[in-house]
Amino acid sequence: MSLANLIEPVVDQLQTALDRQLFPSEWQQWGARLLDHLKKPVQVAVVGLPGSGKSTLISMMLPDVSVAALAGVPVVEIAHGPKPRTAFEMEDGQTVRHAGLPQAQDVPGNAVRARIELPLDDLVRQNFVEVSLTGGAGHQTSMVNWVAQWADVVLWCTDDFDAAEQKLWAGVPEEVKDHSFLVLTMADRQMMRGVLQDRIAALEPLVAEEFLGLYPIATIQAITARTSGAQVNAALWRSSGGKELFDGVMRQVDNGRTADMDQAQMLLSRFAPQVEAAARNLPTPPVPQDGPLFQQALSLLQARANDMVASLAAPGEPRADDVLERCVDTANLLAELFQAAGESGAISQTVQSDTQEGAEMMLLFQLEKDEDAAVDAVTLLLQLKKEIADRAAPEEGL
Ligand SMILES: Nc1nc2c(ncn2[C@@H]2O[C@H](COP(=O)(O)OP(=O)(O)OP(=O)(O)O)[C@@H](O)[C@H]2O)c(=O)[nH]1
Ligand SMILES: [Mg+2]
Repeated sequence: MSLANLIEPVVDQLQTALDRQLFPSEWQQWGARLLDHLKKPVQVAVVGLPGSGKSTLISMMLPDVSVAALAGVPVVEIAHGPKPRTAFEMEDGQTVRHAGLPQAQDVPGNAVRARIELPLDDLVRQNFVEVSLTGGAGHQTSMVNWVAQWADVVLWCTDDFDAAEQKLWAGVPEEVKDHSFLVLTMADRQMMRGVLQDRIAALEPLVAEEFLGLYPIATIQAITARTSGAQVNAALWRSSGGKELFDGVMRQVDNGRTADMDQAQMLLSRFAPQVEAAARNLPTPPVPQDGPLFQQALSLLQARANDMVASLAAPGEPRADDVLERCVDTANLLAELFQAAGESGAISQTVQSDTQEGAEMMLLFQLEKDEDAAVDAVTLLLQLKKEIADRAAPEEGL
């Protein structure tokens, strides 16, 4: 199942939980922000001085799409839409529409911004926004600050990243820098002039601080590699630098999505399990009602363990995220059980905080989503079980 298909139900559940105000107030705003993120495609900004190779790079990321003809428009957004169409925003605030992808003669003078919509699957996950840093240093600085406010991933295109560009980038917040690529364009020309290696070496220390990485690229060759034959020319795709950059950007886009999804699911399973269960058509897991508290906890753990063992016995590989999900559910139920009991003074603070801590650690394991994390989660559950069993005797006289 693709990530896009997985996102939709989470968006619905998050919306429901927010509408019903199921999150404690301190989590409400976070939930709203996650919802906002998940509803929008990831925003990839392709930024650089005029002529730095931004449009060409976009053609590499999106085969058959060329926005080079819009060179005079400072901001060009390429987004998913039902049919090809373009809206130009003019200096005076008016909108000029155009059916399809515009050619140079279709671009009105004085357009300050264009939004191109295309029915391409590649655009469902992410948008591309080309931003040309025109004008003087003051204007360029405000453009960069504006980009930093909305971009999820930045591709800074340049053939040398000189002191002036470094200064523009320096003020960008760390969390944006952590998701940004320095793209050294025109690598073919720089290689022919014999300056590429020195330039890379000179930029390396700076890049280590200021970007995710440095990506030299001969973009035109990369496009040829990707599009000229029936199959990708793997050797050229690699040697042009296309593959490394493309894979890197897609990884960032996916990571961003996955992190948002994980956090949303974490919020849902912690504060709105009924919404999640209803969406999956599962009954809300029952909390045992009778018996002393520790017995209830132990039988809950036992029932969950039986469940997990049963699922392991089922055909097919046990999946780390299934196991993790069950562990998180179980730890949450335990924490709730003990919290309710703690409020009525029935159990000690220690047990209450241990189970709470356990539930929180589970959420961390769940973020990792791999087999190691699943093993850690099961181990933690077993520890909790042992602690509860140990305490069951003195505290409830069993
Ligand atoms: N040799 C070579 N030429 C390139 C490369 N990338 C882009 N070009 C050329 O450089 C010129 C400018 O490229 P564009 O992609 O239009 O640059 P841009 O940054 O979009 O320019 P503006 O939209 O005007 O700001 C074009 O003639 C491209 O064909 C490259 O990697 N190697
Ligand atoms: Mg351009």
